[in-house]
Amino acid sequence: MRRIYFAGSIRGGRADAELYRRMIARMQETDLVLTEHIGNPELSPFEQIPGQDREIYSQDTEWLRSADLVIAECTTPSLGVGYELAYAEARGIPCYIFYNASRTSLSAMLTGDPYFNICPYSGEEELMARLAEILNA
Ligand code: 6IA
Repeated sequence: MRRIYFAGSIRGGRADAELYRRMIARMQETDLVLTEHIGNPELSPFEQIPGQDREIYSQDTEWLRSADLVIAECTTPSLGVGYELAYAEARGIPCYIFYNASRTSLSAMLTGDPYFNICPYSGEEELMARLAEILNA
């Protein structure tokens, strides 16, 4: 079973949390998703517990190093997701970046980097069809 690191915005904003949840459910039909919590609509992004951010960084970078591929949903911009994509690229892990082109213009630092597989979509049906192609490859 492949290990997928799904990346989506947390402190960057939770407007797309339900979409993340549906993408994760689709990926879990065929693969292991290391970051199921990203789709949890209850997750409270601004909670501050001393030392917790260091633990999150340490756990997430460990999961990233162990991942077979990274799938990111980037419609809601997130510094953390941008960092994770650069971290994965530096380690040669394949990265697929989804964004809704009718809602946002993706950063040129992603669209301009030939390493990344960029997947613009205009609706959820198109997103899910592309996701299925990637998972079936
Ligand atoms: O800058 P952002 O927070 O939007 O970054 C989101 C990305 O960083 C996600 O793809 C996650 O993999 C990672 N990340 C950020 N916060 C967390 C977290 N705790 N747990 C796991 N991964 C995270 C969030 C709750 C905490 C704020 C109390």
